[in-house]
Amino acid sequence: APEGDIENLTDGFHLLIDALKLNGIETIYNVPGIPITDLGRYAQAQGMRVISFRHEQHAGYAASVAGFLTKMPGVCMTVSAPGFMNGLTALANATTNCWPMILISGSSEREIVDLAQGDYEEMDQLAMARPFCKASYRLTYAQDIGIAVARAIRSAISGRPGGVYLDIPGAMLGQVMDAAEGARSLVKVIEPAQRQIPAKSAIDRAIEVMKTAKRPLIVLGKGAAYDQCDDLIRELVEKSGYPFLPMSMAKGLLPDTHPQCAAAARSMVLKDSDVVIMMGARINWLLSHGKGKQWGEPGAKRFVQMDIEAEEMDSNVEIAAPIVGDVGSCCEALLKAMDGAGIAPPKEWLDAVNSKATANMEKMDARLRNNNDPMDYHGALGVIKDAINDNPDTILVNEGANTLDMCRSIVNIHKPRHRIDVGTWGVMGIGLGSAIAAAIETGKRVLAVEGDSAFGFCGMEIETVCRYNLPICTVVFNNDGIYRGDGENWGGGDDPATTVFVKGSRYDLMIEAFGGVGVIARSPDELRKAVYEALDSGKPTLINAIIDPAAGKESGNIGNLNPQSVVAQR
Ligand code: OXT
Ligand code: ADP
Ligand code: MG
Repeated sequence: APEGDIENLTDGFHLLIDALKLNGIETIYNVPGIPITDLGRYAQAQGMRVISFRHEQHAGYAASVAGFLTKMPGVCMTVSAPGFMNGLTALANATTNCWPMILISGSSEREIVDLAQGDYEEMDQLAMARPFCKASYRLTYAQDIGIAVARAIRSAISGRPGGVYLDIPGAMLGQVMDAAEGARSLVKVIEPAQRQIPAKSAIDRAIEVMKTAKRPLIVLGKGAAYDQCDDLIRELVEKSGYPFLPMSMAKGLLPDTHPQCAAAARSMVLKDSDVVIMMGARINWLLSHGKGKQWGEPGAKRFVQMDIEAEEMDSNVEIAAPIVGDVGSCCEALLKAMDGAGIAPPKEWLDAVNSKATANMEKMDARLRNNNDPMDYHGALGVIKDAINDNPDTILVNEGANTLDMCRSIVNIHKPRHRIDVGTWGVMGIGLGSAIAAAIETGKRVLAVEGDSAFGFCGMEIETVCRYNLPICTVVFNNDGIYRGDGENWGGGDDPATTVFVKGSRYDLMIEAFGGVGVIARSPDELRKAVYEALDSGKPTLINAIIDPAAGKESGNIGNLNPQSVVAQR
């Protein structure tokens, strides 16, 4: 375009926004600053939803959870070096969880960075990002924005989803080109996450294994939840009559109250089952790698595994019948092949599982109806359980150690993708980013149940919640510390490990600083009133739930993962 003919020009800023919008990306989770401040402004002016956070890690967690909930990459945008690094944790977490996310970071001038001449926020971000994501791309010319965004989107959601990094040098944003030419340079990504139909041989093999099963089990993982093929999964589970065990974020795919749900008989089904069908769940640390006494007799188990990632098969144990494909297509093919295959629902086994689960649930139920003073986890979580039962559309976010483990088993989830938690890494600090993304992406109410330590990793985002007036009720389980608040310490002196926080901390006052509703709850009755009010009103609320400092266990349910010192025990 001739010089001065601004009418017919476009630039890097606008091409990037156009490229995202063309591909259906409507939301950016970001923290502004040089060189992306104006990019956020222009994006908003062009009709995008730009949600500004206080710290990039939480914007990043929000983007990754948006990816999990929508099957489209969530986009996080940050400034250079420090902002980029803050976002990188979330990008790595997204990749670890197999969630699609794109981290777009501004960067400094290439020629200065490459000569290490000390530019403003200088860092070779492209190289830094590479080990933490599926793919890492850098733009040098505005004319390549179309293809770069297309590549980033396809990389993030095709095959096994994951994180992608897109590096945008500040100077590139200002580059101009002819507007018509710019429009032509954009690329619409055609069906980036195509159905992956499993091979017939794989289905036949799985059927043969299923025919031999006397005590079968289905394990549902968050890959199955991600796939959004809820009806097919339900059909397969019900047609087979197999008990199913939901991993934490697969809870709700079928309701936890379903008669085939084996969550409350976890130890039993892992140990006694003979055939296990894994659906979008890795046999990783969360399942003791498929080995050990938890799994019964070594070698007695035969696994069928559905996964979109072929390389996942045999990662820890032999897979007797690997089925590579998306969960939906695998279910569909298996359902067809089951017709006339003589696979009968294992009635006796299901009854046995059921009676174990029922007994465990009854025991649990009795513990929930307590009015102990000080309030314990069970008393408090009994209230949360009722609140979700009465408001099953609410999305539950959950982190902490005891707060996490007990909430997972106590609180029933009734709908798919209605529980978001610490994921594969067990990372603290996902709570508020996840809650914000859940509220923004679904428009639903969110209940975030947070350990007081967990909340500390992301607590400042309570201002973001208030600023956008989101219907999020955060309940801080305040037991005065990490795991416990009574300073249990066999090392002597103050406990540096389980850190006793300031006693009687008033987390409820924090939200009042930003105009939200703060409540203190010392008993299940007080908690009930506060939670129901918050869910009714939809107002940003923080409930400071005072929990007995002695009620928790070190590391919650996973204390066995702590290494032991022989020397210290002399
Ligand atoms: O069958 P059995 O008899 O075995 O019984 C099981 C079920 O059948 C039964 N069950 C039921 N019974 C009755 N009714 C129902 N409905 C029911 N449902 C189940 O209950 C038992 C247990 O069932 P579950 O839970 O399914 O089974 P289990 O054995 O626990 O499963 C194993 C696992 C591994 C799958 C499960 O435990 C799991 O998913 N665990 C995830 C654990 C995790 O990720 N934890 C978070 C990390 S801990 C630690 O790392 C923390 N840090 C360090 C740190 C981290 N993480 N990140 C960063 C960035 N920096 C540092 C920190 C700082 S936690 C933490 C803070 C903690 O303090 P907080 O204040 O936040 O929290 P508090 O602890 O509350 O103080
Ligand atoms: P969980 O923690 O719930 O056990 P994991 O995160 O360990 O679940 O496992 C999720 C698995 O799901 C990953 O191996 C991933 O490759 C797989 N996956 C992701 N999306 C799909 C999909 N659409 N179809 C099939 N498998 C998928
Ligand atoms: Mg705590």
